Amino acid sequence: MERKLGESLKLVDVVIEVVDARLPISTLNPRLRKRYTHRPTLLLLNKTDLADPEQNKRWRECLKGSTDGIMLYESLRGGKRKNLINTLIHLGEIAMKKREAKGLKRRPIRVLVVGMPNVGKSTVINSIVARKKTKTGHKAGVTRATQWVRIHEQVELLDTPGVIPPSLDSEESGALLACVSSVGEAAYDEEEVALFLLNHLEANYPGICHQHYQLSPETPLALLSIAESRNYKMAGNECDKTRAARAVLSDFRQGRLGRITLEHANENKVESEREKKNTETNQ
Ligand SMILES: Nc1nc2c(ncn2[C@@H]2O[C@H](COP(=O)(O)OP(=O)(O)O)[C@@H](O)[C@H]2O)c(=O)[nH]1
Ligand SMILES: [Mg+2]
Repeated sequence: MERKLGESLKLVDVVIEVVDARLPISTLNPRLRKRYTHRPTLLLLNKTDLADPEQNKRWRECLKGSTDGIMLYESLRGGKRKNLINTLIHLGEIAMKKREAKGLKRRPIRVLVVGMPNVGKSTVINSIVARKKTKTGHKAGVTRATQWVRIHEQVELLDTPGVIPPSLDSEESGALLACVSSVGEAAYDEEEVALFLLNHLEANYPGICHQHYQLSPETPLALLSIAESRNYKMAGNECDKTRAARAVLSDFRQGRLGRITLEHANENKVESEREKKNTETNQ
């Protein structure tokens, strides 16, 4: 998978890095980034329709200094195609100038979409290509022969995205990535992740879970209380915690709990990202 990404990177002038706007730091992989820092990179904060609108704006402000271009995006709805293509042309100009300086002819700029699993790479490609070409889905991607798609007279897009393996540096980012399905279902325990999510939501959006699951304010936020409130029962009338865990994860993922950002924009985090990026660029 990594070798494939490396091979694809060699072919392109501009990289679109897709991250999940609900988890902009954990879905961005700074260590892999150094491989394409010498290529202009457009950072797409995707799934902004599911994320906290206030946080979307803050993240755009906070991250714009650490990338060549940045856009808030909702690939399912599309609508920003023209804007995106213009940005690509602008970023590609750097590569074209380099070619001309070497005495080479101009050609359409070549673009690759990269990102961690499930951030919406295939959906982004579809939104740009404007015709359904790439298979999308909840599970890991489908391998096909590499192919260029002309999306503008000056722009060609590789129709197969580059997959960045999720980085499970800490338990926390592993759990956060599981919440947005960037790590596969086999890799985690549903009840543990759902409980982690409930606590995380309570800390960042106090009260929203109590409200959604119709729990009185005194009721502890737990899978058991949710199973009880929803009347999820197993044989023997025991509360079904697994079903409650699945409901919590699916409610969050489908946006039924509201527009939520799991990692809030905060200057310290952004500063450390910038430092990492600088160290990489200097290597
Ligand atoms: N709500 C919402 N869902 C999205 C968006 N982009 C992708 N998705 C959904 O996220 C899931 C993963 O998308 P996919 O393109 O297969 O991700 P990939 O693994 O990175 O290629 C699919 O269920 C998509 O419908 C978006 O902007 N908004
Ligand atoms: Mg895909």
